[in-house]
Amino acid sequence: MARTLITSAIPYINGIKHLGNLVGSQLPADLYARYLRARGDDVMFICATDEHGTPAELAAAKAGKPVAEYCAEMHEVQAELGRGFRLSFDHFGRSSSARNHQLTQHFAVRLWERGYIEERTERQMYSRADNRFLPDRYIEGTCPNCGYEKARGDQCENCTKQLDPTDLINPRSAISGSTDLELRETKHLYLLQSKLRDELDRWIDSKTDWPVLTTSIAKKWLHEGEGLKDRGITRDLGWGVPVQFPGAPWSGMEGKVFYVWFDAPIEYIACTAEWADFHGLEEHEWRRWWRLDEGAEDVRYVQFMGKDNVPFHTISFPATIIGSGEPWKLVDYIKSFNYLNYDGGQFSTSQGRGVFMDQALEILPADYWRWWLLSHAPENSDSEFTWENFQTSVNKDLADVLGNFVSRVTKFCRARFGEVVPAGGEWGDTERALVAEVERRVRQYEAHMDAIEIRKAAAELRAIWVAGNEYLQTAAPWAVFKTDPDRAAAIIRLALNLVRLHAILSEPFIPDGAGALFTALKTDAKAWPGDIAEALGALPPGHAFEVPDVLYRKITDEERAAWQERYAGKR
Ligand code: B3M
Ligand code: ZN
Repeated sequence: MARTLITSAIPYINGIKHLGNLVGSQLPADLYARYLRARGDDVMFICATDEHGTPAELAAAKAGKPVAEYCAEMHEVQAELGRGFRLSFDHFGRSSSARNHQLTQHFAVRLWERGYIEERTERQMYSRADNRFLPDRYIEGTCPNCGYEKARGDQCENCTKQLDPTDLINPRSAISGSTDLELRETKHLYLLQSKLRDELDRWIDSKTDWPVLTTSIAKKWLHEGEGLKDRGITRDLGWGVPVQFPGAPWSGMEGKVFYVWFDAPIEYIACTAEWADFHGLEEHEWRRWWRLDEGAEDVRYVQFMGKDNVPFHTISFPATIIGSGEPWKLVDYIKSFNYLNYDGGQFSTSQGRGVFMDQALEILPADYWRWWLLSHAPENSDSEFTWENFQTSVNKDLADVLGNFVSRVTKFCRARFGEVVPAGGEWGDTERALVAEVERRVRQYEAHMDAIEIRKAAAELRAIWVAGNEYLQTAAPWAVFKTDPDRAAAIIRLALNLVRLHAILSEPFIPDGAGALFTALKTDAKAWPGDIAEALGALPPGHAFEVPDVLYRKITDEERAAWQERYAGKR
């Protein structure tokens, strides 16, 4: 059995994510996990909350809560929203877990022993007003690369450049806004990425099947400017994985924690251990996904993330793994995404602009969002959410094409033959043509899903739904029934079987709708279709079913206008 390890970038703990965040990692990762499970693969699908660093501390301070308490609460909120969107994680862990503390410290010690970590005394921004150092997001200023005025100390959101707080022009404290800053000496651990440059370069060159978006970003970090920089991996912060711990080979690092981007990717591994702990399984059960010497040799590892996360996954995390000298699994394929914009601008967490995961589920069930987001995933360029487009897609694809097909077929059958698959009649040329078309399209759909070409897969799936509608239109069982009820029975039998096929194929995109169809068809026959003619005979004459409720409702113009207004600005 093929084994696939899938990780989604782990969302920061500091608040509820918007739909742009969702479609950039967790949702497409879920689509792929569901698809591979349906194909019979052994899948391990991992995600977690990213709980350390300045984002967590700043958000907790704003909420007026101790950071540990804030993180525990927000973890639950995000886990619940994940369930709401039907994200089928095998485990949704926490980067603040004991497992991650241990593993992060383990990697640091290994890297130190192998000469990839060294101690450096450096000058860091210190705020006299706040009486503390200002690492990463505690400092804001103008990006030296693109001029964006709200760049943070760790990275510019606008141009994705990784920054040091000292790079910023006109720096100010993110806590107090104070510009009364000075450089003070402090000691930190540095990861000597530059020593690993050639090895990383060769490794990336070997990934000839990676999307250009992924490799071009990686190459930029390796070669542009002065090349790959060594990076400080510790911070003067209170919340995180402690740098000074019993058995640490360094000293004098009290009051410091590892940098959030050092421990966050390690959580992919730690989270798999959390999964094993949660289920009371032995060490080997998680290690077989990660350790090449314990069975992970035949695992394929695929990561999902937004483009701003690519440098950390193509350079920093591989540097940690390679530098450790231990046989940990490296990523095989990185699927990265551009940004989703919102109604003529950007989604903005700080301004509350756009639709956030909790709000989305308050107005419509998960499938509506899943379908729109996935069929418009920002794969090759940024894409844009507009309410008009959302309304059109939902009303056409889900209500008119898929929903209407199901409703016409099941209701007609109930009226003429009762709620059972009718017997009689045989396939003719129209049926054989339909089967040939569906066969071709299903194989194409599989090819797109295998390649994680999400928009193309969605378009193919929709084309399969459309083929069903067109067949029904041509075959016209309601007219045929008057003169040849046997032939009408054959048409409806095929159409009911097509509903089952739609449910199987659509499940990765719209799991609730697919579930409702299986329930209505009273079948557990959910196996992925091989030969399509055979699959379209799975529900035999005499098999009972039930007409389902309306599968997808339409969005009215009034609703669209109201929602557009409601999510335009302040949350
Ligand atoms: N938490 C950034 C983000 O949510 C970061 C990803 C970590 S992946 C190891 O976009
Ligand atoms: Zn910039």
